[in-house]
Amino acid sequence: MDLRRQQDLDEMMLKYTLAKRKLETDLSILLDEHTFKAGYNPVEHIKSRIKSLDSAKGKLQGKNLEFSIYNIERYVYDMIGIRIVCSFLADVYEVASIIRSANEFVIKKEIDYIKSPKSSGYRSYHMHVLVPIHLESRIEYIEAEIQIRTVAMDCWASLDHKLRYKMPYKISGRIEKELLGCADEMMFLDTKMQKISDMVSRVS
Ligand code: 0O2
Repeated sequence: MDLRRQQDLDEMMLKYTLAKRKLETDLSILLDEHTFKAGYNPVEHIKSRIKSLDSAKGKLQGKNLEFSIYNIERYVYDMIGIRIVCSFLADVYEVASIIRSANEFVIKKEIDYIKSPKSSGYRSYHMHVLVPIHLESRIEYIEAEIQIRTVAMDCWASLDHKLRYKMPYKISGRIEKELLGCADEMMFLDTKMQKISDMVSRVS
């Protein structure tokens, strides 16, 4: 790779690093303030990552696009990924609403894969946000994907991801069906846990 191209890639990755840092800070302030005011923390844990260039390359290949900075910035919407894992179903929507009402970033798109799960059984609430980063002479808006889900949804997605990527070939229809069945059982548990949480709130 020539030096110029390497410098451009480094600059792109720096922007993702800065935007991820800003988003993490803004989210933790918003959520800490909410916890203080509501006296309840809806979040179990938060994870974040920047997609590797290899993984971005794979995503572009899947879309029949060549590996370039232009295509990464334009077509890889989740170079920055933040995952907010919540305790209960209602907490997912509470966290989404906290993010929606914040002034720190622009909401580009929201996808509710809980109300409309993917055919695999995948459930999560996705928000695509544009994070402003203040550079020396300009402000740039960098896209990030926030996935909000319950502990049960996170458990299923992590194991599903592991199984799918572990297989050297496409998984069979029978395994797809088993995984879908597990996702539905997780949803059953989430609904049950939400009911218990509502009962506890009514009593206390
Ligand atoms: P990774 O390794 O988690 O980052 P688009 O981003 O809109 O061009 P895409 O990627 O199909 O197209 O968008 P979609 O369907 O909203 O998926 C975005 C992310 O959601 C995925 O990123 C996964 O993290 C998660 N996801 C979606 N479907 C599934 C699924 O069936 N199983 C699991 N475990 N996760 C899923 P990546 O880049 O695919 O993966």
